[in-house]
Parts: sequence; C-alpha cells; structure tokens
Amino acid sequence: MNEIEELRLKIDGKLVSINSLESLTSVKAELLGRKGLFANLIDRIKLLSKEEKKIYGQSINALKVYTENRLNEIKIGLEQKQKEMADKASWIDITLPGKAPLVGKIHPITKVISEIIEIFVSLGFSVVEGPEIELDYYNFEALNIPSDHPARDLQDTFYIKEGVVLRTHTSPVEIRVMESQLPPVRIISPGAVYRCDNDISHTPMFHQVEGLMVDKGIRFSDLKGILTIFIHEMFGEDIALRFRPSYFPFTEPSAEVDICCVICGGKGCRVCKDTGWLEILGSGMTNPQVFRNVGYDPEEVTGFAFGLGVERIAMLKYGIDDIRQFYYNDLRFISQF
Ligand code: 2U9
Repeated sequence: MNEIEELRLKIDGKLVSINSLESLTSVKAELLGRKGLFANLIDRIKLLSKEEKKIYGQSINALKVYTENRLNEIKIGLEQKQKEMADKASWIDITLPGKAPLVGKIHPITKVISEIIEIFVSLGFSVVEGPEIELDYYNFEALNIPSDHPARDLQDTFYIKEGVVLRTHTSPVEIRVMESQLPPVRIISPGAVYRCDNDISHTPMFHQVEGLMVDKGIRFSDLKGILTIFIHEMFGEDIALRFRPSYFPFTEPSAEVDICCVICGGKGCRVCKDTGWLEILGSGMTNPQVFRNVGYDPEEVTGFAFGLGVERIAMLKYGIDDIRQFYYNDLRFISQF
C-alpha cells in the first residue's frame, strides 16, 4: 500500500507540472502510453501470488482510473483557457475611433502651375507642351542665343550628346508651334526645365511657364496689359508693379517685371535685398530675328513673350526661403498647401 501511495504522489507531481496541451500529451504518454508507467506496473502483476494479484491489481486499476480522470479534467481546463485567450485576441473594440486613411494632395508646384494656366486660359491663351530633351537648334539657335552666350556654358546646360540638350527653358515649344502654324498665336508653355545649378534658390530641375502672343499690330502696351492682369490675379489687385528695362537675345526691347516686396511691403528686407522690389518675370517684344528663323515676316507681324519661374512664384506666394523644400518630398511640408 505504501508503494501505491508513493505512486500517487509521483503521479500528482507529474500532473501539476502540466501547463499546456503539449505538456499534457507528453505526460499522458509517460503515464498511460504503451511503454509508460502503468504498462510497466501492469506487466509486473503476473509475477505476484494469487492474493497479491487481486489487491495489487485493484489498487493499480483505481490509480489508473484516477489518473485518466485527472488528465481529462486538466485537458478540459486547458482547452477552455485556450479558447478564452483566442477570444480575447480577436476581440474588436468598436467604440475606438477609426484610422483615417492618408489622403493625397496636389503638390504646391502643380497647384501654382494650374493657377497660372487658369489665368492665361481666361485671357484666351492655349496650353502647349513639348519635349524635355531638345535639339540645340530649338533651345538656343532659333532663339537667337549665339554660341558664345553664357547660357550655353557647359556649367548651365545638361548635354545629352553633341547637338542634344535637356531644355533650359520652354521657349523651344513656342518655336515648334510657330514653325508648324501661321499667326495669330496665343500660347503658354508650362513644363519642367533643366539647368546645372543647385543651391538655396536653384534646383537642377525646375518649372517654367512661358507665353507668346503674335499677331498683326501687337504692341508693348499689350504686353504691359496682359502681364499686369496676370500679376493682379496672382498676387492681388493692390500690388504695385514696375517694368524695368532688361536684355534677352530673343526679345527686343526687353523688360523684367518686379512686384512690391510681399514680405516687407517695400520697406526693404533680406528677401528683396533691401530694394523693396521682387523680380517676378522676364518679358519683351519678340526679336525680329526669331520671326525670320521660323519663317514669319517681321514686317507683317509683331509679338510679345514672357517667361516666369514657377518655384520662384510659389516661394514668394507662400513665404518659403529654400527652393529645395519642394523636392524633399517631406509630407509634413508638401501637405500644408
Ligand atoms: C519665343 C520668343 C521669346 C520668353 C521669355 C524671359 C523673358 C525670361 C526667365 C524667367 C525666369 C527664365 O525661368 S527663368 O529663369 N525668362 O526672363 N523669357 S522673355 O521669350 C520668348 C519665348 C519664346 C519664341
């Protein structure tokens, strides 16, 4: 009987060590399996005398039934616990606020281009586009930019190969249009342009909108009228502006347009370099040589053209002091506009 008690204690010790369905399986095999504890005990019965066999057999059997019942209870308990844990893991708190999906926004440069297009379309201009990889002829030659002009310098222009460049402005688009159609012409050409430059106010790729109007009797006053309307639409009716004489090979006469500094109101500050004025675009009456290059007769038609840098306009409009901010693709910056 002592042996039976010892066995029960040993079995209880094994049962309390069970903490998972896996350990249950291995303890069950250890106790009740074909080569387990009970198989071994039952095997020994045949060596006993007739009386011993009866008592010993009954005790072993009772102990076996006890073990089987305990294992069953433990199994039910563990399965219950496992189910509870699975339920808890899959529980959803429908009172929690939902996750807002990240909604895309229009890039500030695209927004400013669209705004510029809208203003010129309302003035009767059409939008045209052209290749970003251009022939030297369309980018420089046809625009009366001589081969010794600083804009042609290797430092400014990205050369693809001899005679082929990344366009440095969108003017070649206007040359292509004039080559393929007769006046009147009233177009703007927005798009990416490339210059070998990289600092706080220059990126190697930036955007321009250029415009061209050609017809019989176009005068400098037409240029002034159209560009004044544009600047008032873009920066507000109250902004002061001035036309300042300048020089471009493709226009004659030429003028740059300044607006009263939007940062200091004309008093002078770091942004306007204490002049009170900000340069906003270049313009001029189309050089007669450019007309001859595309087969137009400068005695018949006249025209004006202008060009503006989109990033520069966006920087002034939104008060941004580093052009590179537009191209870091930091959502905290570009989602503000
Ligand atoms: C044709 C004839 C003339 C376009 C013009 C400018 C003046 C000008 C600059 C503004 C800042 C370039 O982006 S920028 O660096 N552009 O100053 N552009 S007149 O004149 C043309 C265009 C096409 C056929």
